Amino acid sequence: MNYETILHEQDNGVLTITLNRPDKLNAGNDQMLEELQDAFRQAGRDASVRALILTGAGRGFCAGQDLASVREREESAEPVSYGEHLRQSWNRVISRMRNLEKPILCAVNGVAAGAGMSLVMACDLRYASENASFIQAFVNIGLIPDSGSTWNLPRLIGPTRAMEMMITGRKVSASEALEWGLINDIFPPDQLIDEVRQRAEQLAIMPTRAIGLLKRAADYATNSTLDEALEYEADLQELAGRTADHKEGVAAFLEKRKPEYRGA
Ligand code: T3D
Repeated sequence: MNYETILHEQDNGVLTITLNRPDKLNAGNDQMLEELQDAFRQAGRDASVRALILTGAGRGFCAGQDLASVREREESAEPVSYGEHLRQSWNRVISRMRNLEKPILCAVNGVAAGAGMSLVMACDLRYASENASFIQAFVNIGLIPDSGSTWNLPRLIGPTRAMEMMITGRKVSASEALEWGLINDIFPPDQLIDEVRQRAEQLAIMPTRAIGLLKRAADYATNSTLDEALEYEADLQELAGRTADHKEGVAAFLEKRKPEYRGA
């Protein structure tokens, strides 16, 4: 697929996906959401990709659903329903991100609003520039939080703060987001992408299969009993224990040398 609304660049095992509709603060139209789905699908199949970065071009990260295309959709002869649109677009992107067994790091370069904030929360590690901000913008236009926001936000920052953000639709600064545990760290704007790239390159030489499996286990555990989580950990450890990278990790430890992981 030729991408027109996202940029796609790979270096040292790290695939950087840049949302690229800067004039619209990278709001997602159907084309961008299809391209994102495809990019995450391909990243899952490509063994040379061992970590991903998601960021935005220009001054915004992502302003959520493109509202001009919502109006076009509503005015068309055969409007697609909101529910069906979500199922076909944002929901698929979010599922692909969570099911991708590779670490996804977010470099939030500016405002992340509505489903744009949902994209941030679907990443595994979240870094932001000092001038980034986060808005549960849905209520401001009479919609409910979607694309996983109702699921992720209370889990990340607790139900009290999540409900406040969702009900008020107010803008939360990067420093507040850091204090609340929504993001992992903040950097000056001109250092953000380099800082995130360094961290992604470090992850790209780690045991990729183990990272993928721990992502699965951690997501499963958020909705399971302790006994279920124990059982699932045992199942997935069975898989991790059979990887070449596990054998390499043990050998390197015993031989007192640095491990060389191949991601398999
Ligand atoms: O079925 C479904 O698809 C439902 C799915 C819903 C998922 C959702 O995400 S709903 C929430 C949608 N997003 C919003 O409601 C946010 C709308 N944007 C804003 O509130 C503001 O733009 C921001 C607070 C994010 C940033 O404000 P500011 O002052 O920094 O920038 P701005 O001037 O408002 O925006 C700059 C340009 O981007 C402007 O275009 P222009 O006038 O220069 O040509 C603006 O129209 C455009 N833009 C910003 N957000 C969107 C957008 N264009 C289309 N859709 C947007 N969401």
